[in-house]
Formats: sequence, C-alpha cells, structure tokens
Amino acid sequence: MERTAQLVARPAQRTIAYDPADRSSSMHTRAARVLESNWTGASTVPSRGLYPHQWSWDSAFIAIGLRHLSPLRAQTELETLLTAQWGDGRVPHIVFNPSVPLDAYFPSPDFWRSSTAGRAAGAPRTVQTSGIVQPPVHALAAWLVHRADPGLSRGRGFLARIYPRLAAWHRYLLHRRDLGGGGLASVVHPWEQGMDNSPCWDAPLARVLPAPARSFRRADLDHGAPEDRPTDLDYGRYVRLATDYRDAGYADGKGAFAVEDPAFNALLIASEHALARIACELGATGTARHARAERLTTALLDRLWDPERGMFFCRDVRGGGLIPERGVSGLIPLLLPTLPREITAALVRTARGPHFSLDDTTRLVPSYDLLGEAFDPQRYWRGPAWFNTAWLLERGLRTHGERDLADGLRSSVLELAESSGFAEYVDPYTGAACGTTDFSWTAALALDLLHDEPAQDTHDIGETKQIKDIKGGDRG
Ligand code: 9WN
Repeated sequence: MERTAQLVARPAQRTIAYDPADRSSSMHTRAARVLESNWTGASTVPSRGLYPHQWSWDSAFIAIGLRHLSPLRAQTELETLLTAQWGDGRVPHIVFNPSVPLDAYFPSPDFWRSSTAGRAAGAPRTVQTSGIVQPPVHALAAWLVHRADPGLSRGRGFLARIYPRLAAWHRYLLHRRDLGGGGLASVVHPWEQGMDNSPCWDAPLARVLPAPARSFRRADLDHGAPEDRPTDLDYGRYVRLATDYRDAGYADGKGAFAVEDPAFNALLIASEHALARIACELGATGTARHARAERLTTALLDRLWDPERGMFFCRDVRGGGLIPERGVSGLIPLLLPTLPREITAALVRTARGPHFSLDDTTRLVPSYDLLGEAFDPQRYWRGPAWFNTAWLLERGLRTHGERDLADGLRSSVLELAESSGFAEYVDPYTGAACGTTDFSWTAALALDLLHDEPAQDTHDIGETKQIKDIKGGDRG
C-alpha cells in the first residue's frame, strides 16, 4: 500500500527531492571528471583498475556522453576504435594499450595473439586486439556524435571517413555471423554480447569443457570481490571458447557456442537505421539500409519473440531452441521505433510486471528475472542493474510514448549514478554500488540524460515515418 502511495506521488516527489539546478551542475562536473581521468589521449578506459584498455561497446556509450563535453574527443574515441578494425570487418572487443603491463588484465594480448592468429582474418599488424566483438552500438553513437556539432563533424569529414568502416562492420555481422541462417547475427562468446555472466548463457555454456583453472590467472579478482564476479568454472569455459576460436584463426562458424541475442540484434538494427541517416547526410538515399533494418526487425520478431511471455528470448543456435531465461536483453528491442504496437505494449507490461518490476520495487532495471532461480542481486549480470541497459530502455520508453516511465528511469539514472560514485552497476533493490566506481559509461550516459531535452529526442534512433513508407516495398 505504501508503495502504491509512493508511486502516485512520484512526479511531485521527483521535483522536490531532485533539484535539477543544484544537482545537475555538480553531477555534470563529477561526471566530466570521471571521463577526464579515464581519458588516455586517444580513447577512454572503462575503469583505470579493472578495465585498463579500450573496450568496443563501452567506447560507443562513452562517445554518446562525451559529445556533450567535447565533440572532438567523442569523434576521436570512435575513430581510435575503428582504426583497430580487422580486414574482414570485425571491430574487436578490446584494443590493447601497449603501455599497460600484461598482467593488468586477463586475457591479455599474448593470449589473443591477434596479429599472428588473426592474420587470415585481416587483424591489424600495428595494434594488438582481442579477436571477438561486442554489440554494434557504433553507428548509432557516430550519428549522435555528429548531431552534437555538425559543423565540426563536416569540417573534419568525420562521417565520410568512418562510414566505410561502419558499413564493413555491419557487413561482417550480417554475412559472417548469420550462423542460424535466419538473418540475425550470432554471438560466439558470452563476452561478445556484453552481459558476460547472464544465466541466459548457462545452458549453451554447459556443453563447453572448461579450460583447467591452473592454465590461466584471473586479473579481475585483484579488483573485484569473488562473490560479485563470474565463478572460476565459468571463466574456464570463457577461456576454452576464446582459445578454440583463436586456434581456428578466428574463422567463424565452427565454435561450440552460437547464440542469437535480442539486444545485440536490436542494437544492430538501431545502428543500421543510424547508418541510413549517415548515408543521407553524405548524399545517398539511405533507403536500402532502412529496408534492411526492417527485414532484420522482422527476423527478430520471427526468431526471438515469445508472445506468451511477452518478451524476446535468446536462441541457442547449436541447441536449436529459445533459451527460457528472462534477461534484460529481451526488453532492449523496445528501442526500435518500428516495432508493432502490440509488441511494445507487451514489452512495457513485462518490464513493469513481477519479473523486472520497473517503476515498482526495483531501481533501474535488473539484468535478470527477479523470480528466476539463478537471480542474484550482486553477481555479475545475474541480477544487478546496469546504467547502459537503463539508458537504452529509457530511450525505448520515450520513443513509444511512455513518458512517465521514461522520466522515472531518467531520474533514477541521474540519482544513482551520482550517489553510487558512478558505479559499474548497482543492487537492483537497494541501489547500492557494486563492481568498480568511476566507471566511464555510467558517467557518460548520465551526462547524456542530463543534457538531452526529453521532449525533443524521440527520433534519434530511426525515422519512423520513413520506415513505414518503405515497408510496402523493398526499394533497396
Ligand atoms: C570482458 C568493460 C567490459 C564491458 C562488459 C562487461 C565487462 C569484461 C570482463 O567489462 O566485460 O569483456 O572482464 O568482465 O561485462 O559489458 O564491456 O567495461
């Protein structure tokens, strides 16, 4: 009952408890300080201690926030990452900083051996990278960065220079990674999807023989509590999958793990729409790309939507079926502007229902089903709430006219980012900080929500009308 009263009173409470004038400026300064201290001169580390190199999807989220501080740095962030792109189009999930000691992070460059093991796939010779990928948020980020200062962007030829690289990146995912044959991209390692330790991976990972614990040394435990991080058994499986991929020369299609994930593919679709808008800015039509994004949306619905449970699920391409675990990933397609109305309504109901409790008993959005057997409020991606998924859902809610829910989520992001010291993630019930602090994407995305005018931002991700227009026929 008390909870209901709180909900009813919430808009007014927000205004009183949350004074935008004071908190914005202090929040702005603190978030800027985090991004400043994690900046290395050409890119931003996710965290100085735990993650001391450049990470792919982190950099995309970071650029989205950095554009409010320095559009030039935001452009540079993405350009640095794309310089490490492989000849086959893949954008590696880590670009290693050669001045960081090898034992600072595992798996280190001598594990991946990109310039030798990845030679056939076109790995760069001058920079060391990992051989797997992360979600394709980059074209979306590039478009938002361009919009922050179109004059600077045009003057530097920012979009013209990165467009071919972004197009090659999407081509790689659409052609080399369609392992299920249904038009969607598969991830071949849990680290590729970005929610490394999600219970969604438990069934497909169970088939993987773990590498012996003594064959590697985990550096993450130097910085994080073992009870918050993945178990040694899971790490053994991550290491086995990465070793096998490397030893196959990073050739796609042979590995034991292949999963079609809703968030990964939704981000590909959102980025394909963004790439269409970039193409238009560069003088092309973009129609073929919008049409491709629509075909991908249809494939997403055909292959991953579950009407009974009202959300999207992962598909185990090697095991053949949908994985019956509710992860936050299954809500992220709400981001897409052209989803049918009944699908978005069901997603909002599921987000507000007992499995995620949006705007009710939880803060932000838990990474995994509150009622799931594997739920743990503190262990990595098995329950805690992350700021990037909250940001994506805030966009989705706003895009689909759920303004009150979007406003509530936005306020929670701003409040918790600051109160947690820009934590990597938080306990979804208490909002207590977990993982590392001064985490870059937390600072960047909070900054973005601080700066974005909620009323005018609904169509950053795709041009709804245009997509509806082309739906009748494929002019691509
Ligand atoms: C492995 C850097 C990355 C994020 C991922 C997050 C975590 C790495 C790890 O940190 O993954 O890539 O060592 O656990 O799960 O989403 O990109 O912040």
